[in-house]
Amino acid sequence: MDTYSENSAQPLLKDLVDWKFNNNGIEKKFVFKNFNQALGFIVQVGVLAEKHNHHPELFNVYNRVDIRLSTHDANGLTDRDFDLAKAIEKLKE
Ligand code: H2B
Repeated sequence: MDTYSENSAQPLLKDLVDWKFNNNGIEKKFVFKNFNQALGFIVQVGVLAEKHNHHPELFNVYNRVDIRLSTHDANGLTDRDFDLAKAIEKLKE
């Protein structure tokens, strides 16, 4: 699978608000009102991950959820990461 470099990822990142290239993956920090909202979001992301058979790195502290997407099988950033990022963006109620 083809991997994106920081430069080649830029055109795709233009449509993904606040997602940033870092260390051969893409990352975004989400902030919610409280832990309950953050947890609901994590569960929804988990459902998407299973649907896509592609799994994010998730980090939660109270109302914050940091997501990192990279393709472990390809050792880098691929279209699978962008597809999941777009699906995550569509979740917002
Ligand atoms: N998630 C991520 N982020 N990267 C992968 O390479 C990956 C995955 N591979 N989820 C999938 C599962 C693979 O291990 C299974 C066997 O399809």
